[in-house]
Amino acid sequence: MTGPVPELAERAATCADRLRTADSVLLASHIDADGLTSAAVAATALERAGVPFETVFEKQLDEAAVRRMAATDHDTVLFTDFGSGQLDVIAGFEGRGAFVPVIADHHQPADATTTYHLNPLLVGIDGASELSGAGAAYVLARALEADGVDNRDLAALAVVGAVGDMQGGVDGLTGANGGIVAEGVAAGVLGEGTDLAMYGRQTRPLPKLLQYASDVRIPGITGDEAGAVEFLAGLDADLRGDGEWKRWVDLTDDDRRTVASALLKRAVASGVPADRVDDLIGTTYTLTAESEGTELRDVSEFSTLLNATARYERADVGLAVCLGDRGAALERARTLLRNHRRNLSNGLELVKSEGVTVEGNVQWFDAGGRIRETIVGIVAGMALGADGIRRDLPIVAFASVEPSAEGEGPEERKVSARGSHALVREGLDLSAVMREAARSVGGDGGGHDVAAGATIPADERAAFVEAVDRLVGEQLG
Ligand SMILES: [Mn+2]
Repeated sequence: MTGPVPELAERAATCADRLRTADSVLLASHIDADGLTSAAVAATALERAGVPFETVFEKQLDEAAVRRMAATDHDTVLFTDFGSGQLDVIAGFEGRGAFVPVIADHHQPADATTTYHLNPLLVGIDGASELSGAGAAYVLARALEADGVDNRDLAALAVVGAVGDMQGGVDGLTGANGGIVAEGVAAGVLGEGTDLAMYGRQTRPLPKLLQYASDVRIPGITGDEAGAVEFLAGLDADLRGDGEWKRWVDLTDDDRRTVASALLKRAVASGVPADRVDDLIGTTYTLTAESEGTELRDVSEFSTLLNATARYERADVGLAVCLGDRGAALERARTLLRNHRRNLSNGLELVKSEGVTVEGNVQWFDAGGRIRETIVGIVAGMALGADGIRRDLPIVAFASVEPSAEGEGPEERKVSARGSHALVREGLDLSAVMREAARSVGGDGGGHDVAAGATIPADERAAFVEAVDRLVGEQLG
C-alpha cells in the first residue's frame, strides 16, 4: 500500500511503526482550522489503531511549550500542523527522558534532522498549496491502518484543513491534495462539483450570499443589500419560500442556473474583467455525510466555523465538532461564530468611525485593546476600501497583546498588514515589509505578500510605521 501521496509512503510507514509501538502518545496540534482537523484525523487514526493518547493544543510551539510536552509521562509526542519549523528546538529535547518526537507537518523545516518526520517539503511537494497539516496527518492515518481499518473517511477532514489554510484556488485543490480528494470521493464522504464560487451556499439567504461575497466585486451587488435584493427580485426563478429568501442549497438546478447566468451577465455588463468573471464559478467540495443546509456540509463554511472556535481559544469545541459531536459542541461553535461575526462588524464600525492615519505610502490605525489581536487582521482587510478608507494603500493595524500566562514580559503590540491583489501586482510584498520593519525595531514578522503580521515592542510604534512607509514606498516606487 503506497497511500494517497506515494512520495511520502516510506516516511509515513516509519512514523506509523513508531506510533504503533508507543505506550502512550501526546498528540500536540496547532490552534486553527488546519490544526484542529489535523488533530481530529490523527486522534481518530490512533484510536482505531488502539494506541492510547491525549490531545493538547498550542497557539505557538515555542521552547516553553516543548519543555512542557517533554515533561509529561507519554513516551511519544506526535506534532501535527507544527513541529517542522521548530525542529531545532525539538531536537534539543530528543533523547531527554522518554521524549520521542513524531512530526506530521507542512511548514518549512528548521535546520535540524529527526527520525520520524513526515513533511511534503522533504520530498519536493509544495507545503503551501499542495498539502496541509491535515493532509500530512491523513497520509499518516492511512499508514496506521491495520486489521480491516479503512481511514479514507478522514479525507473529508483533510480537505477542510487544506481549504482552511487557503490551499487551492477557485479551480480547487491540486497536487497531493487532489489525491486526497479522489480518495474521499471514492470512500463516499466527499462530493466535488462546479458551482457558484461564493461563501455561504449552505446557510446564507440569497441576498446575503451575493452581498457578502467579496472575492469578485460586482458593482451594485457586492456590499449592497438593496442592490442584491433588486437583482434577485428581477429574475424569473422561484427564489422565495414562505415569504423568506431561500438559500442557494434550497434552489432547483434550473433556478441555480438562472441566477448564476444572470449574475455573470451582470458582472460583464458592470465592467468586471473577463478573468475575474470566470472566478465566479469554481470547484466546490461537499461533505456528503453532513446534513444539507448546515455549516458542516460545505468545506469553506466548516473551516470558518472551526476558525471561530480557534480564535477564541476553544480548540476543545472545534475538535469535538470534528470528531462528530452534533449536540452541545456544535451549538457552542455556532455561538462562537455568531460572536465572531459581531466582533468583526463592531471592529469595522470602530475603524470607520475613528478613521485611519494616512502616511505617504500606507495607512494605519491602532485599536489598542478594543479589537482582539486574533481578529484585528481580518478587520483591517475588511476596512480596506470601506467608506472613507482608501483601497489603493496597504493598511496596517495595531492591537495590544494580552498578557501571557507565563508572566510579565515587555509590553508588545501585535501588527497585522493587509494589501490588495492589485498592489501585489505592482510589487507589494508585505511579508518582507513586516519582517524588515519589525526587525529594525527589535521585533519580528512575516507572512504572505498580500497579508502579513509582526510583533513589536509597544514603544517602537512610530519608528515601525516610518520603516513600513519607507519599505512600501521602495516596493511600489
Ligand atoms: Mn496548516
